Amino acid sequence: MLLCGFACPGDTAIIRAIKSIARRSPFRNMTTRGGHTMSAAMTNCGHCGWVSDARGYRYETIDPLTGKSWPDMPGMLARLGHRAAAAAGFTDFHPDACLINRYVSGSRMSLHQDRDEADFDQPIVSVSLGIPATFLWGGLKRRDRPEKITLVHGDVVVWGGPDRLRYHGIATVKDDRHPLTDHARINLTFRKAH
Ligand SMILES: O=C(O)CCC(=O)C(=O)O
Ligand SMILES: [Mn+2]
Repeated sequence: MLLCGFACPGDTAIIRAIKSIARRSPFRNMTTRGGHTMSAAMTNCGHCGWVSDARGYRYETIDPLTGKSWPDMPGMLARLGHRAAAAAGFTDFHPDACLINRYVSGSRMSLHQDRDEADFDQPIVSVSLGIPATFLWGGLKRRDRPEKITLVHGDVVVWGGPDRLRYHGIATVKDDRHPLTDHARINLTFRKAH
């Protein structure tokens, strides 16, 4: 479900919270198991954070860059994730992880499934902030041709139930400017990892 503009109220406070998180756990470009560097920079907040390195993808309670816990998920963000899930019909969603991706011109995210979480009955809540991007909404098989959906500042996408394991990604981002994020797109995905 696409909730247009759902995250617009409070957007300034969300950006402020992300800056504060990134001062403690900085954005970094993680590498895949295959040794490729991801073009979107990433950090996390919450009880656990998603990490990728030569050992593969997983959730960790300690940020490997700082050796400390990930920054707490601010209540305001946890509530945003919960409210968006509820608006899409998932009434019992209490995220314990929030991945934060930062895209600039040329960044992309190839088609993938989110399958490192323990319980696929829990949805994914994805919040877009800053410059626009084209969301690729695929099928349950990688070869299914994805639908292209433009996501702009404040848009929230929720997927779950029979769509929980749909392939999705972000097409190469084009340069643009937004008053709150300058030349970047910030994406938050709220998840129940454990
Ligand atoms: O940036 C987006 O909109 C999608 C991000 C995503 O799919 C992910 O972090 O797993
Ligand atoms: Mn994903």
